[in-house]
Amino acid sequence: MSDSYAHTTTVPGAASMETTQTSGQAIQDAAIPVIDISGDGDQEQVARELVDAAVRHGFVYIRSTGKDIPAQAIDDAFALARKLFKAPLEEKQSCNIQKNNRGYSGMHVETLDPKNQRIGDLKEKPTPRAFNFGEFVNGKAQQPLPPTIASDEPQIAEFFAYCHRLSLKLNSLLGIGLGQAHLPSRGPSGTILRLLRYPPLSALAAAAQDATTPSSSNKQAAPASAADVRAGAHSDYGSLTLLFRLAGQPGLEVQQILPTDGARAWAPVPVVPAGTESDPSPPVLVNIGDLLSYWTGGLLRSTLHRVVFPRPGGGPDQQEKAGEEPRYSIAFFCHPVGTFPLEPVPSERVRAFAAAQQSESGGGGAGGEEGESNPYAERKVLTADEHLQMRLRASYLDLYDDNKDAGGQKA
Ligand SMILES: O=C(O)CCC(=O)C(=O)O
Repeated sequence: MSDSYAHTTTVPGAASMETTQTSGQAIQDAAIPVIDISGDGDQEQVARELVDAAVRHGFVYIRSTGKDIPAQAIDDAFALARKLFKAPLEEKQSCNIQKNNRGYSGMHVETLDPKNQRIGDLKEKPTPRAFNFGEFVNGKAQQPLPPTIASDEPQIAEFFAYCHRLSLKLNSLLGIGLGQAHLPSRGPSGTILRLLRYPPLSALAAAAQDATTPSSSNKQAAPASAADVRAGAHSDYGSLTLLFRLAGQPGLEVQQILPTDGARAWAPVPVVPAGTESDPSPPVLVNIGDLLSYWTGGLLRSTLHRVVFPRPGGGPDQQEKAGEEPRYSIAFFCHPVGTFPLEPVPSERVRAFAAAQQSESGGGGAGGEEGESNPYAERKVLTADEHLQMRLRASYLDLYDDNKDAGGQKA
């Protein structure tokens, strides 16, 4: 066995306890391992490290230094996102999101944290911010595309394919790490490539100003401040999410449990973890989604995360200046084939975990890293499609309001 390619490191910022005081709570960077999957050596070692990261953190940085997805393809995808969001509003609205989860997500349409949010996330105001691409068939989108990016269809299809291949590779490594052969299946799935644009603080300040103007009809807008979240606390629906971010555009935070008193705290996730500064692009941040957590009886961890404005006084990756610019990110939400039954993954480790949880809780369901209950392991769904539909209904309240048709969404 060689260890020259299978590198797992913990972000040193976490170990050095670099902290920011916010509301009296000490915040440190999330301790997320970096795993290099670019080597050809002992895949079992890499697979074990990947599963350990998925069990402990639910998040892992995947460093493949351009081998799995060329840095140029990532740069081009971000350039395409800028072009798309600059397109005229009517173009994007003509592709409004549908119940198949494809298309353009308009103002206040998606509420990521339905219990705690009054209105949709800031990424939905004051202008539309998200575009979901579903699967391509023979390089062709199976949904309307805004004319501005119609000629870029081959590029989007290629990026989708890169992401899909990387997801399959990670799935396969997880399978190896769980001691279970990976059984690839083919067919339509809910997999989505999503381009995201979050408005800068200045745009929100203008919206707030508008809201306080007596003649304004925009009474719903909340006052904008750096305390606002850019995207509410949520976990992802699918099996794996690949997240691409831009250096200098921080904001992602994961919920962690403080070892000191067990309290929950939000920990920033640096875009460029230590040791990867010279890579051609930041490592891909990968997280376990609810479906895979469910599928593994809660062994793999689906972790709450959110996006905030950069914190004043944060580390070098947390410059407040970044809040003055729009923030772009790209997420690839990988889902299994829709008809696939989500019976527990036949892995000895999954079985042992489920049995341990069962005896600990007296049959009350699976627990997470710190022994707390994992709701995604307790849900009763049958197939990947049913799992997705359950989550879409909770997130797209307007779209699934049976008294409204999809074309009547706010933008
Ligand atoms: O933009 C980000 O950094 C995170 C995006 C995200 O969590 C999501 O779209 O589910």
